[in-house]
Amino acid sequence: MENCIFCKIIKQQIPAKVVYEDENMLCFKDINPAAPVHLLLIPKVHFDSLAHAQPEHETLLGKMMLKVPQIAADAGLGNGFKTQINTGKGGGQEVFHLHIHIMGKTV
Ligand code: DGP
Repeated sequence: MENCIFCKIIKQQIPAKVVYEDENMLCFKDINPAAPVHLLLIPKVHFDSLAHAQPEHETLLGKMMLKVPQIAADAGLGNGFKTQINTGKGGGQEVFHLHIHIMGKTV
């Protein structure tokens, strides 16, 4: 998507502090952290939100969810973490490219 800030991060058109990447997803530090560790995990394919997910995204979403604990542990959150997916304006979503917030503090 041309004007999507997260698509620009995927294309390395704007910088981000990337902590994990594979062929399906990218994880980077939130620019405005709400916790000592605050990461955003995004799919490389663009869709606006969880409410826009299609049946073809089922495997991708499963892979992302299964990757979260590994990314969290690698970030020092092995003791536990919070995940959050804001969906739609009413759900507090500001960037309309699906993302999973991963938040916590290291012990
Ligand atoms: P949400 O409200 O769920 O749409 O959260 C969007 C998050 O994205 C918010 O916590 C701040 C973060 N964010 C917005 N723009 C950028 C950016 O350019 N770089 C990074 N790393 N994070 C961003």
